[in-house]
Amino acid sequence: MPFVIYLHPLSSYSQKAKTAFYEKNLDFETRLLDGSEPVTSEFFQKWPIKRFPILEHGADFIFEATSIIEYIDLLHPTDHPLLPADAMAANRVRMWDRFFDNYMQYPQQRMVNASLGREMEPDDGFVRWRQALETAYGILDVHMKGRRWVASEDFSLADCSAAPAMLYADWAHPIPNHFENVRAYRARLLQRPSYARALDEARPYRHLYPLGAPVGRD
Ligand SMILES: N[C@@H](CCC(=O)N[C@@H](CS)C(=O)NCC(=O)O)C(=O)O
Repeated sequence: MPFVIYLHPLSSYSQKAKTAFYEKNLDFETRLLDGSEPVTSEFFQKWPIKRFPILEHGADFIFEATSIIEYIDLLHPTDHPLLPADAMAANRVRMWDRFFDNYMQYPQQRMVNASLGREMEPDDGFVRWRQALETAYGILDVHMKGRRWVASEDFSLADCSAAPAMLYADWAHPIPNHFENVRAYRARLLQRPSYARALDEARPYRHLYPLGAPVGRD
């Protein structure tokens, strides 16, 4: 029974889900959401929320990148699960997964939306969202001191979340040099083979990133 993912390689949440598949060496079929038909209409019909990725696996239909990762982790458990078996350890992982979605992806997505004219707010240089990212960087910098991965000894769901969130957050609002732990963590994530593969697959589409993809920050 194949895994089928509707995605776009440039999309951060698609990269998040793909990173988990690559961690587990799981194959999947891609339905590329590049604006063409009939895939676009097919996707809208399946998921009128119109946010991707979504996963189909037999009769199962999974939305939300986090839930997709938890789903394949349950189906394909390993010695190093992406969500730890210990409930308290899993709580930490879920907490940091939320951190990256809510406090790094979200401000970055708002900046992208504003640049596309989708926001009601005035274009003030994204002051509010830049401040939100600075705050998140500061919290993460303290937390990452002496740590390799964000929420557990092993690479986890939270690191799948962190990798694209930090790629794009830095593009949207560069991580200041003094946040050394954040910069080192981002570099580590970008070198992780699973995420490096997702990142490479997005390279042909970089010119589509609305805020402009900076050279040399990947
Ligand atoms: N909460 C969703 C967010 C998914 C999401 O925002 N995906 C973006 C691409 S990275 C999207 O679908 N954008 C389409 C749009 O905004 O119209 C998840 O975690 O999967």
